[in-house]
Amino acid sequence: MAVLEIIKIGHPTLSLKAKPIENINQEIVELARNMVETMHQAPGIGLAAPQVNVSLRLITIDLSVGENKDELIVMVNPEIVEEEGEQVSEEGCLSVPGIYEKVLRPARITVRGYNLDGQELLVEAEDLLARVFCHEIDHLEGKLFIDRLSPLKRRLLKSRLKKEMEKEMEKGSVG
Ligand code: K1U
Ligand code: ZN
Repeated sequence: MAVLEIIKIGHPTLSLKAKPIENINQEIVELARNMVETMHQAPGIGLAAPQVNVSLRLITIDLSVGENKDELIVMVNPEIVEEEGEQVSEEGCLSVPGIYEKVLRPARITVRGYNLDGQELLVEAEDLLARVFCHEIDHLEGKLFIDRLSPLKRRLLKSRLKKEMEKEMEKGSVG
């Protein structure tokens, strides 16, 4: 298993619509394992393949961050088939470090996809689990959570992030 690099906002892969997985082969199983390792190590409660620069429809979720293996979800080609209600709460993103903002999401969803054995999964999720599924499926559509904020808030955040990244680059080039 390996910890992969998580790409950050501004990287073109994060804006692409990811491709469906046609065949769950050894390479996909290996990618999923490495994503779980990367998510736990970050630490995070979700990860989508585009965040490790692979534009395929694969997500991992673990609200227990490695504490309870029964909570681990690995889903191939996930899609939301039902949604209901609303919830607003704070979200973060491993590809947008240091930013936490309130985002409107459905309160309850049903997600359909496949596990790594190719069996169909139907998951009913609410609260934080529904939020994380929505966030990860957004990544597969080339969308970041800040794209769901008001245009003004998004602009302010983008300019703050740009300044912070420039500062980081300067630090890296000195000494
Ligand atoms: O997809 C990602 O960027 C991961 C992201 C998922 C997410 C978090 C909160 C709401 C929606 C989606 C994260 O995991 S950010 C880190 C985080 O929330 C966390 C990390 C360690 C323990 C508990 C939470
Ligand atoms: Zn994210």
